[in-house]
Amino acid sequence: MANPVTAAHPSAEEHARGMVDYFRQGEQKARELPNRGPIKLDQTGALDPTILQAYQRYGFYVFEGVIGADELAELRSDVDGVLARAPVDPESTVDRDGQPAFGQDFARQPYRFAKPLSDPLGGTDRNKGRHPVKVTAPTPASDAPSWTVELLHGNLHLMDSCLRLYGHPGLLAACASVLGNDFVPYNEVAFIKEPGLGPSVAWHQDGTTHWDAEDWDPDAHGFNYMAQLYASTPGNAVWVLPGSHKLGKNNIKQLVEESGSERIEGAVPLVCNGGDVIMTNRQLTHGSFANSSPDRRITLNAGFFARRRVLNVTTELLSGDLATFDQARVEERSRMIAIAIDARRQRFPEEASYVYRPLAGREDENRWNEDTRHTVVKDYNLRDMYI
Ligand SMILES: O=C(O)CCC(=O)C(=O)O
Repeated sequence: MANPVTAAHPSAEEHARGMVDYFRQGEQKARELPNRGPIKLDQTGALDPTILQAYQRYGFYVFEGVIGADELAELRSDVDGVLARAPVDPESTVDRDGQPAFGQDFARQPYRFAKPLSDPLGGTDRNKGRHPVKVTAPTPASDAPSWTVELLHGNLHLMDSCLRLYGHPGLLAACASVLGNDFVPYNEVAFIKEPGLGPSVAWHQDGTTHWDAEDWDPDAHGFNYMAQLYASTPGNAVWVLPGSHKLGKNNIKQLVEESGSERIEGAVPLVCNGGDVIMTNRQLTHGSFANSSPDRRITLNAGFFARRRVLNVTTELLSGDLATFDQARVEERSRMIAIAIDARRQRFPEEASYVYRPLAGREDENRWNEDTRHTVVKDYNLRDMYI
């Protein structure tokens, strides 16, 4: 394909125009793949084998219509509330109304900022250098703010609706079918891609621990659920290279060189509707372009690992610090699943709850109430696990 975006910093409109062909072709390819539809479980609660096979083959599956209208409205409203009370810039402690910004009592700052339409990661050594190639950073409009919130960290203590979604029985059952009944959590973050502002996330693969393990396999670094609160379009979506999760460490530099540009050939956008949830293998080569489109994307990520890939594993975190995930750490962090199931049961009592086997029988100590909000849920993300 020709390289229609040649300027290093095109205007947002030039950037959007230059991507039109790539976007159209990618979307067509994505919609031709047999990997989307509702969650289907058999009588034992296992994921329909056709779905499992499609996920294993392509590395992602779009679960359609997971989030109903009321729940979607609650999620959108909670995210809007948290964004409305963000500090006005990374150094500030007040929001746009001059009031104390939200979230200052959390141990870990909930907001991550970026320059509008920038590429903060590509070609840098950040995140252990796993984003080797810089992607185009269009010039934002002259009235764009200096900073945009690109990420929220710790969805489950920031927003009750996110905790309830985390306890979704169909999503947890599908997770168990891929990673085993004793699956464990990773982290929960929200990617914010405002139109004309959202920065890119340069091409990368997510895991950094098990690539050279003798028993490495396509699920070695788990997957992320990506719950979409609005339509995910070619312009704002995460793009993935289908099947790349099975090939070990991909040579992203070479893929870009061979494609003649950052528009990697064969990649497809994770297009879907608001309310859909995509299971996305973390080993896929994936990334998102600067959002020069007119459409907002808000994605709630919730990641999971197979227990054996985490328990008693020592690894270097993206920060460079070393961590070991012993039994106590794994168990305490996994309580978030049990508490989320109870939070969901209280909001949707007519739904059959998922039973999380590792904590079965311990429901009473994992109730969702004002006590556990403070003793377990608040600052739970200090115990996030990473491989
Ligand atoms: O949502 C995005 O734009 C990027 C997501 C991503 O790279 C990830 O979840 O690892």
